[in-house]
Amino acid sequence: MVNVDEKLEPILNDVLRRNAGEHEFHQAVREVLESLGRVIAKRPRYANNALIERICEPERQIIFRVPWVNDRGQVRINRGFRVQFNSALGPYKGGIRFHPSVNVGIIKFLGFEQTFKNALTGMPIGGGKGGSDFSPRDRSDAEIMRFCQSFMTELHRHIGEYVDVPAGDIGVGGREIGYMFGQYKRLTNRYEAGVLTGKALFYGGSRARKEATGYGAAYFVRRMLQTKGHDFDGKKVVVSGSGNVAIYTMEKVIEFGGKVIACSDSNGYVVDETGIDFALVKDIKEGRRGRISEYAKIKGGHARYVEGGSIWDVPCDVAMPSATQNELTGKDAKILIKNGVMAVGEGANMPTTPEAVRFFQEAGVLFAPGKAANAGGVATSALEMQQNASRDSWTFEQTEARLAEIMHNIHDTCAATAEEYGTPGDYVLGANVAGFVRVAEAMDALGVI
Ligand code: NDP
Ligand code: 2IT
Repeated sequence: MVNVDEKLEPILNDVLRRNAGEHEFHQAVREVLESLGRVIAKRPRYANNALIERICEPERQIIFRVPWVNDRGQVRINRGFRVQFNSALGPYKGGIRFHPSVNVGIIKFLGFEQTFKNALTGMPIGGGKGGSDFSPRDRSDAEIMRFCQSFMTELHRHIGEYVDVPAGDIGVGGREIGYMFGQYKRLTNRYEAGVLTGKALFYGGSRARKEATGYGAAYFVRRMLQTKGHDFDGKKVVVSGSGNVAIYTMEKVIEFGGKVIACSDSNGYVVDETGIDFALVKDIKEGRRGRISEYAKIKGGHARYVEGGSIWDVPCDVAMPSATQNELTGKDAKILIKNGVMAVGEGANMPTTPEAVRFFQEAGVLFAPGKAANAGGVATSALEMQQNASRDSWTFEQTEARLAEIMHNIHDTCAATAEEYGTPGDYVLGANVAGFVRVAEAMDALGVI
């Protein structure tokens, strides 16, 4: 098992003590610090000037009340967050999550991961994340609009195209971005298109942004498979979740010749051995905001729905967890390995527990960490900012070509870094170290701030 270098142990202990109870944040920091021992052994100056301590401390954390009125006229209160983690490389950049499980520790883990992910893209963006413990499930369109307006009424003071640029995440898609952009525009009296990304095409969005995270994950995993002489061709693939990331992962994997046989939501999973009909999933989820159980009802016969349970019980060659953090446990990993999985690519942020990652790596399973494999979404957000800044609009093909190039670069950078540090094929180390070095170099150049 990897341990944190003794020089870094006091830093980790401080993070644990000063952020008590924030388990997901502890997990994310520990994983990065486990990779950094070798960096400071090779380049000791990275341990100077409390650089690593500073990287683990968000630059700014904003927590605010979000009052709103439901359709029955009752006043409801939620908590809003924006954690502006690191702006050494550019304005803070990262999504907004609406889910009842959201708390400051979850937003901090996401903001911390985002900092290194954004660095890996090579684009000029810092790291941040936000959200609320609001549950959008079963809320009317009017309630969603009122909530988004109230959320933005506070958030607008803290963001801007040169300051902090939010986007979507769990529970926040094109509809919510539209309501938030409308409120920002009204409050500031500015048509500042570059303040949010993930906008619809007709008011400043980028082609391929909606598809980008899933497509990017498929590009990354295909390149990783190719290093071992494989491809998606004919491979059985299981994709968890059925939201934005999962849907477009399925589409691209199918286009690459893979056979997606299962997907899920928080209630259960569907298995379709003839191959998941991704257009139907898209219609159920994007079109009707329905449940994945409807898939089996509509398809009948060859599709089956399993309420509860673990989607990782379904035997596959490639697993792409694309729902939420810690959804793939050590127990799941053992089953996947027993069933012959050859590659795992994280579409979600930190969906694989540390124990499961260790099992995969020990078993020689190719493992692509989220901060590398799912970076296509934020990279295309940066392309959206670029288009907004130049008042331009690119074609789908042009945008997807840039995305593919960025994903291949991230893959190759992670692989080369792992090789340089003596652990070829360790994409976790490669991503952590390559992302860290870029942020650290910029922080060092900017002085103690
Ligand atoms: P969506 O809200 O579109 O979809 C989330 C999916 O995951 C749904 O199927 C949802 O099921 C399921 N899910 C969410 N929470 C849980 C839970 N606690 N337990 C089980 N299932 C759950 O979100 P996205 O697709 O945008 O995000 C998925 C993951 O990808 C997240 O980890 C996110 O941080 C990450 N990500 C997203 C990017 C983006 O551009 N959107 C970019 C990079 C990473 P249900 O509908 O039942 O809740
Ligand atoms: O986790 C992520 O990278 C996102 N939710 C996308 C962030 C963005 O700014 O596009």
